[in-house]
Amino acid sequence: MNLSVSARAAAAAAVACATLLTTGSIAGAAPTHPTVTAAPDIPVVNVKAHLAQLQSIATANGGNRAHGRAGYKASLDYVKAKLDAAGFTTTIQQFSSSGRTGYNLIADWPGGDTGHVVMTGAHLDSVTAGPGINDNGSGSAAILETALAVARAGHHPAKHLRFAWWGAEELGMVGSRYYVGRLTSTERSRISAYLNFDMIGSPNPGYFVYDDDPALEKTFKDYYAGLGIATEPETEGDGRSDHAPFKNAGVPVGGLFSGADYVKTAAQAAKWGGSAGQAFDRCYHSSCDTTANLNDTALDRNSDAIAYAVWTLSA
Ligand code: DTR
Ligand code: CA
Ligand code: ZN
Ligand code: ZN
Repeated sequence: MNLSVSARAAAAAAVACATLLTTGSIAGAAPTHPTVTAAPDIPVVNVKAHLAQLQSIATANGGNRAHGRAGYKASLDYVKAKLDAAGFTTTIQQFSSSGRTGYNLIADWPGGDTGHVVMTGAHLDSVTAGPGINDNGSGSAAILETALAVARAGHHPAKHLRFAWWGAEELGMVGSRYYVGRLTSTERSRISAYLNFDMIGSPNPGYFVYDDDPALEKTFKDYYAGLGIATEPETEGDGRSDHAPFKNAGVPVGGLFSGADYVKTAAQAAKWGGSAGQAFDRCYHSSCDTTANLNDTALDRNSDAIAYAVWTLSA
């Protein structure tokens, strides 16, 4: 997708022009025929290494990675550099919100039928109160490692793969709304699924699956059934994360969630472990949302579930 700075964009002074930096590489050059492989295990140590980098970035930039602050742009630069080196075609989409400049990062894996795009996204911004490692470094790091696993495997599925890291979700899904709002109807119709991952490593985790689209919900439920884990429908988030603009535009959406400030019930603790009567993430939107605010098992399982869904849905 190439949005160039244009008179139209300049005229949209209310928001900002879409200034893009697109980087590509022949490393990801697609073969002539799709590859058929099983989804790989996503090494949780790799996901945690990305989270350690995001923590360092926040620590070096006033303690956060919030929209319009240095920590957000440094986070974006980190993710982009990894993807460029792996052969993705990356595009930065610039917008403004609350008087500050924001950025989305879009990464296309060369090849696949661009008439059928499987899109995977997470918001990269934190709140100003803290480093946002679970919310939402966890989703950002997991989809980054999934994208890198595609490259490592030299995987070229039948459908086109696109990954996205959104800016300014915490201000009201501003970045994802900006992206969806600028899709033509044809571009919108070509997105066969949008998968959203916002908080997937909560320290007192739940295993929630978005129930917006039955087929996408089944994909994730099947994965967890294979682990013997009974999931629950994600019911608190309607409209509360970056899948909402896609759903409102008629795109099938799915995703995973490990819980925020709601309290885990006794029945849920009996099923999933952890502490009943305590929040799924007691550091939600707080300064303690650091690399110590994670459950590695949930992060690992959800990262593997993301890879399973990306491979399965793009075959
Ligand atoms: N709005 C998200 C956190 C959040 C709360 N409920 C849900 C449900 C599904 C996804 C995310 C969320 C945030 O604070 O970023
Ligand atoms: Ca794993
Ligand atoms: Zn949040
Ligand atoms: Zn979030």
